[in-house]
Amino acid sequence: RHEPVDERHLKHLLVQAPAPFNAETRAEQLPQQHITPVALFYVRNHGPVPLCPDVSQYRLVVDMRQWAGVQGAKAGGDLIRQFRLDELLRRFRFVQLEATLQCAGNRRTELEERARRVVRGVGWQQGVIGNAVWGGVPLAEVLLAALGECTGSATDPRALAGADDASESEWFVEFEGADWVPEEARQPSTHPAISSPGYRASVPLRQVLGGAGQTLPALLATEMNGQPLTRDHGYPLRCVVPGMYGARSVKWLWRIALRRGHSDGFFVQRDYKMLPSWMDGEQVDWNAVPPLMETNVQCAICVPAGREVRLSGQEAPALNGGEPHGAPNESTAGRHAVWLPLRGYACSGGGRRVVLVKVSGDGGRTWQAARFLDAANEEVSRKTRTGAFSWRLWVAQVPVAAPCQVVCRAVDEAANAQPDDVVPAWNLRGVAHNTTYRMQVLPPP
Ligand code: MTE
Ligand code: MO
Repeated sequence: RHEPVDERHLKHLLVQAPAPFNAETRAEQLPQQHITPVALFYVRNHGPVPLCPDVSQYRLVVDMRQWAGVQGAKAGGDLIRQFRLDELLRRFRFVQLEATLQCAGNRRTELEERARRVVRGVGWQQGVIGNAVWGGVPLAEVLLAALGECTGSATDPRALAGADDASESEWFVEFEGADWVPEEARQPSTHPAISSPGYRASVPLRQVLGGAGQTLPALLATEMNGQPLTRDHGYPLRCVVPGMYGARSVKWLWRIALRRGHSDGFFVQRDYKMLPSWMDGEQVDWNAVPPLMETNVQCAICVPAGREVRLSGQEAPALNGGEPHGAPNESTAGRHAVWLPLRGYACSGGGRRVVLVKVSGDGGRTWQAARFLDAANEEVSRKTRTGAFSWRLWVAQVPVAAPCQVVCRAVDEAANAQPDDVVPAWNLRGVAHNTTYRMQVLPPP
């Protein structure tokens, strides 16, 4: 059941960096299915992909030393608890959760081009995103069990999350991946050093533990779309923190630690932050902003895929307003308007669902609603408990009189809408780019 699958479907992916391997889904493939097949799912690696040749040797370490130091441990309680993979799967509920994973660098190239200002990072189009059914055990249940064994009293999640703790710095869960970790540090007999060099991320304990204000049903996942994780996606175990940027869903997870304040790891403190637009290479204050957590509201056109599209001349003329979606309007009336079919995705963060996608064929002067495609996937959503963390695919037909600009904008249930202005959205690392997606439409040759 847990053999590593070591295939890379290079013909399906757009490789943006060969080593470490980074590849995105071709845009036109993205909105073809509600669940992104593993073979098409983007891969984002910051280092070499570790190998786990013998899963019986694998241990997940839960480090509660800092917690015990503050909250008190019972005599003889395990401050560092280790779980074998089969123990995790036997002892805890196996659940499936459908969730979209999006890299914070999604649409980075577009930001750079439109702002005409260089950003630092792997160049990505709109394909560093995918929607999968993750299978695994609830992180909250594993943490509660480990803490219970350590302190002897871990039953009230809210108390554990420090909700009634008067001190200032809250508790975080730090995850660490086995990439970059020296071989000896991975041996189950070796206790982890706090300063170990694996890829690290942290999320607020209150958001993943349950109880009041709980929003994110985070998983320790062994499966993706019903199959064991592939090496590229974190075999044998990764965490999936739905509603947050992909950077927080640590792959090849080997250590979890409870700590006060965010991780001091590089990818928390010196990366994956949306710096203010006035901070460039010369003067960067990484402490000016907190690490990115929940994703913002996002949508992109994927079909047609290019950011500049030339009409073929075969498009159907848009002569009257008989269509429910996309009546020709003042700006196209009298000009040679044709229907342009569009397809794309939309999503938001923190379990907020996208409620509206609007499209415009005239650069944003007039708008119409796109149609969501999720009806056909209702069964998937029921079975997997939630749609709140999933993207919504959509289609639209807009009347266009080329040359013109097609725009799309998503709105989520908290009324967050994508911004237009790319100048203040620019940031040195080109992360969290969510300005309205724009596509130039040119007349037939
Ligand atoms: N976990 C480890 N250990 N190492 C990494 O480089 N990359 C992160 C995250 N988890 C990363 C990691 C980033 S930035 C993203 S966007 C997601 O994994 C990508 O997950 P995927 O490659 O399975 O699509
Ligand atoms: Mo990422």
